[in-house]
This record gives sequence, structure tokens and C-alpha cells, in this order.
Amino acid sequence: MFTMELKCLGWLLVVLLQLTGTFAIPRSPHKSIRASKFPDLYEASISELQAGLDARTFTSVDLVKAYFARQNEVNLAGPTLRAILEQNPSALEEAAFLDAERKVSGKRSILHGIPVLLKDNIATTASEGMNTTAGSFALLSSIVPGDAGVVKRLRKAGAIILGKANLSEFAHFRGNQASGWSGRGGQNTSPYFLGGDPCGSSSGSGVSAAIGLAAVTLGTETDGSITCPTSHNNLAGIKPTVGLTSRAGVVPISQNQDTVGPLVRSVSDAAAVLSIIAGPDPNDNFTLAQPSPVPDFTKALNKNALRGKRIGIPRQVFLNDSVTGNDPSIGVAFEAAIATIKSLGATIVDPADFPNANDFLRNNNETFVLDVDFKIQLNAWFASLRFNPTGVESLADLIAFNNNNPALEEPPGFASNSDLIAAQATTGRNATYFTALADDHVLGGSGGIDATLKAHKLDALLLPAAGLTTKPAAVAGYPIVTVPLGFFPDNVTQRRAGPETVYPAAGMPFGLSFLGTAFSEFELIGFAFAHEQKTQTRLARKAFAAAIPQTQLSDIVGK
Ligand SMILES: *[C@@H]1O[C@H](CO)[C@@H](O)[C@H](O)[C@H]1NC(C)=O
Ligand SMILES: *[C@@H]1O[C@H](CO)[C@@H](O)[C@H](O)[C@H]1NC(C)=O
Ligand SMILES: *[C@@H]1O[C@H](CO)[C@@H](O)[C@H](O)[C@H]1NC(C)=O
Ligand SMILES: *[C@@H]1O[C@H](CO)[C@@H](O)[C@H](O)[C@H]1NC(C)=O
Ligand SMILES: *[C@@H]1O[C@H](CO)[C@@H](O)[C@H](O)[C@H]1NC(C)=O
Ligand SMILES: *[C@@H]1O[C@H](CO)[C@@H](O)[C@H](O)[C@H]1NC(C)=O
Ligand SMILES: CC(=O)N[C@H]1CO[C@H](CO)[C@@H](O)[C@@H]1O
Repeated sequence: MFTMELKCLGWLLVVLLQLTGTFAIPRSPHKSIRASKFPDLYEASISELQAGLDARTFTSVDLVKAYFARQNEVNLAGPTLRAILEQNPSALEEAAFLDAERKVSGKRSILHGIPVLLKDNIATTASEGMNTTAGSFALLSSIVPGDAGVVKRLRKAGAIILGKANLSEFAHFRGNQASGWSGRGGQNTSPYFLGGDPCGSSSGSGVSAAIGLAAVTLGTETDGSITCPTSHNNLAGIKPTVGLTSRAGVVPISQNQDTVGPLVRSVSDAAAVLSIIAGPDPNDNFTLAQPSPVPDFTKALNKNALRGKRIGIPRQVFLNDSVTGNDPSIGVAFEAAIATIKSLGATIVDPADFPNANDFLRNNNETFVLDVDFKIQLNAWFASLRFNPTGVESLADLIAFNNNNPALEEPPGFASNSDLIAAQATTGRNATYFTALADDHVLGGSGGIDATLKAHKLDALLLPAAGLTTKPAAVAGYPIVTVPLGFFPDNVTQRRAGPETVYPAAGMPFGLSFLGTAFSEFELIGFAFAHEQKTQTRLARKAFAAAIPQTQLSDIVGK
């Protein structure tokens, strides 16, 4: 420990001297040859970036500069995607430190020196310079008690926090919201169709991962908020079992449903990130009930993972377009996915209907539970702040703040506070609440996903990501792993999604979801990987030209 610190100091000195120009380590004379070895940041995987960092082809400082430049090209300029809220003013310093440490003692983990973008409801210590606001002006310049549990794990693993991503304000718990809109960030839009709905609430995370504005992004899901932006942005995403990843330091909706997970470009990257952010956290007691030890999810990456497995297709309600509102083209691509999964050696059980499928059509227990939890937990969030200059200290204050600052928080088309008002009207965790919560667990779990898996001896369920797919997993707290499935055809019927957005639209992506029981991430990752490797759907279509940032490492290294 002691010698390590001395070595670190020595290298920091070297770095400082280099920075101040006192002496310079000669650069490679083969720069033009090396330039071709830079990975394309649009698609670069964690392991490609790690290989380049290890080979000293580029540094983490170069990576941070390149990602910042890419963000600046498309965020408020060009197609004005509005995916990024803040760039970390300490990121370059953090990168330089991690570059120096790598030289001395090697990498701490596969995330050492890798830039990670966080949804703006995930807290970062205020002294670093970034705000944690869930997109709301009511939390601007508030002082959080410290890093979120997942951020502590990322930093320990050597990751660089690159910035904060836009989102649907308060993770889509404000009322009648357009996906991807927040007071602070404005309307985030799709990189696949100008003015397309990026889906939320982890919209900025999804859009940023899609076009390489960061190496890795994190989002949160209460019901659909990782799965849907993963689907709309041609990504791999994991909505972990509630209690696998810590929610400490995450602006809450509900302890019963909130969960933090990765939105990235490949199942391999998702597995690597999940392996690092998962694990117990004394500040989130739900995480203390998870199986130990945390699996190395990268060991699940097996192209033959579907061989001999039984995959069920819950058609009733969940594949009925008149219920889900899905465009028929999703169904066409989904049937092809079933055939692919069969060709990969799985037994398809079709249909494998939920015994309680029709209960999902009218059940409102979820809203009841979320309203009660949100009021209690958001009030606790405000109480936990060291300081909030806006003076907002409660949900009631928040509603008043929005109404008193309409130019900031209620511009035309974005004025609804109906979720906040409904939550404010609740009176705590009474007998009705506990009945509703128990009913949720039956609906999604013992009477839903688990009942279906058991009845047909299944290893997983398969559905398109869009539709009612996320609800059973949301109310049960169960995992979903999503991968690219296809793209809307040019003649798709375009619809309005929000005041400034449309969905579906020509060329926009949609995803395929694997669902399972609690803590079945390892199996689901294997199945999703097998499908991803066979189909390579993500690579079939890129973002529209103006949404593809041009800056690459070759523009940064040595400049
Ligand atoms: C956080 O918000 C404050 C107040 O608007 C601002 O001065 C500061 O620059 C913000 N931090 C970043 C990194 O944008
Ligand atoms: C976690 O702690 C809260 C109170 O702090 C309690 O209401 C809840 O039941 C606990 N949950 C678990 C899973 O232990
Ligand atoms: C699909 O849902 C509609 C509306 O609920 C219903 O009328 C129809 O019977 C369903 N179709 C099937 C095949 O279940
Ligand atoms: C809650 O679930 C139970 C059991 O499925 C159902 O009878 C009840 O109507 C639901 N309550 C609400 C408010 O939807
Ligand atoms: C529990 O509180 C809700 C409002 O949050 C109310 O509608 C319901 O009647 C209450 N139930 C009981 C048993 O008091
Ligand atoms: C789009 O084109 C396909 C293939 O030609 C056709 O089957 C489908 O009905 C068309 N959809 C619409 C909405 O026109
Ligand atoms: C990093 C960045 O570009 N942040 C911008 C996010 O959007 C708001 C609203 O347009 C801007 O004020 C920020 O500068």
C-alpha cells in the first residue's frame, strides 16, 4: 500500500512534468500506422478501448476529450439531440490520474479509465462539480450527501464519470410527459429519425450509447425506463432484478421497483458493467438479500447458451397488437426471432400464456404502490440533501415550484404535474398499500412470470420490448435483458408521441426482450448474447448522417 502510493506519486510527478512541458516522453514514430488501429468510437467496445489503453495507443485523457467533442457536435449543435445535461468538469483530471496509475500498477478492472455517462437521477458527489437533479430545476445546485452506491463501485473499479444524461424528468413520474423531456435538458430526440421519440426515462443514456457519446451509460428502470430506450436506440440493455444493484443515491420513485442497469452497444459490454455495479450495499437493504457471490456475468457469454433451453412465447395479451399498440412490423420481426432462437437449439413453447394474462389489462395496483412510495421516498430525498438553494424541501414544495416557474418547468405542451399531484394525495403505507404490493407480487411473480415458467418448464420468456412487456417484470421486481430486433420499414405509419416527437417512424429501431425469474440475469445474458451474435442486428443500420459524430481518437491523439 505504502510503496504503491510512492510509485503513484512518482508517476504523477512525471505526468505533471509532461503537462508542464518540462520534459516529454517521445511519441511513437509510427503514428500514421497506429492511427488506423484506433477503434471507431461509434461502435467501440469496452475490450477494444481497454486494449488500446493497455497498448498505449491512446490514453483515457484522449478518450474523455474525444467523447466531449462528439457530444458537442450533436447535443446543442447539428441535430440538437439534447442527450447530455452536463459534462464532468473533473473528468480530464480523473482520467490523467487513472492513466498514471495504469502505468504504475496496471488496471484495476475492465472499466479502468473507461468513460461512463450517468442518467441525471444517479448522484455524484457535489464537490466533483456536477449536479444531480433528475432533470428538474427544483434540484439545481442542491448538495447530495455523496456518490450513489453504483457510482462508488464504478470509481473503485477505475471508471471515469463522464457526465450526466438527459432523461424524462423525475424518471417519467411527473405526469402526462413526453418521453425524454426535462425542464433542464429540453426534448431529447432520436439519432435514428429527426424528431423521433428516444423513449425514456433513460433517454439520454440510450441516445448517447447509440452513437458513441460515451463508452458506457447507466440508466434506471421502474417500469420500462431501461428496456424502452434500449429498444428505441438499437442497444443491449439490462434491467436487473430489484436488489441486485444499489439504489442508494438514486432520486427515487419506488424501493419496490427501481433498479439501475447498463444501456450499451453489446451484450458483452452489458455483462461487464453489470458484474461491476452489482452487489450488496449497506445503504440499500434490498441488496442484502441477493445471492452471494455476485456472478461474473461475462462467463455467461456463450454462443451456444440457447442449446437445449426451453423458451416460452406468452402470446395472449402481450402479443396482441390491439392491446399493445405495436406496429405489425414488430410482430413480423418477432416471428423471425423465434425461428432464429429455434435454429440456435432452443425448444420453443408457443403459446406459453400467462395464466393471469387478462389481469394485466386493468390492474392498477402498480400505480397505487408507486404513488405512495414516491411521496415517502422523494420527501426523504429532499430531507437527505445537505442544501437546496431553491428551497424545495418536499413533494408539495416541488409542485408549487413548478407552478411558480412555468417558463422553466411548465413550457407549452409540458405542463402536467398529474403524477406528482396523485402521489401528494396519498397518506402513507397503510393496509390498502400492503395489499396492493402483495397483489403486485402475485400478478408479476408467483401468479405471472413464475407461474408461466413452471407450468411449461421454461428457462425464459421471449417478447418484443415494446408493448406491455415491462409490466410483469416491473411489479415483480424481475430482470429483463433486451437486444436489437429490427427497424421500422419506410412505409410505417408515423404517429405523434409528444409535442415535439414522433414514434414509430421509418428506420427507428425496436428491441427483443428476454424475461425470467428473480436473479436469472446470468441465464438471460447468455440467451441474449446467442441471439445477438447470430443476428448482429445492431450493425444493420446506423443513425442518420447528421447524428453521427465525426470526432475520432485520430483527431485527438498527439494533437
Ligand atoms: C451545476 O449547476 C450550477 C448552477 O446552475 C452550475 O453553476 C454548474 O456549472 C453546474 N455544473 C455543471 C458541471 O454543469
Ligand atoms: C429496508 O428498510 C426499510 C426501513 O429502513 C424497511 O421498511 C424495509 O422493509 C427493509 N427492506 C428489506 C428488504 O429489508
Ligand atoms: C386482442 O385484444 C382485443 C382487445 O382486447 C380482443 O378483442 C381480441 O379478442 C384479442 N385477440 C386475441 C387473438 O386474443
Ligand atoms: C389489485 O389486484 C387485485 C388482485 O389481482 C385485484 O383484484 C384488484 O382489483 C387490484 N386493484 C387495483 C386498484 O387495480
Ligand atoms: C390508504 O390510503 C389511501 C390513500 O393513500 C386511501 O385511499 C385508502 O383508503 C387507505 N386505506 C386504508 C385501509 O386506510
Ligand atoms: C408496407 O409495405 C409492406 C411490404 O410491401 C406491406 O406488406 C405493408 O402492408 C405496408 N404497410 C403499410 C402501412 O402500408
Ligand atoms: C453539456 C450540455 O450541452 N448541456 C446543455 C444541456 O441543455 C441545456 C438546455 O439547453 C443547456 O443549458 C446545457 O448547456
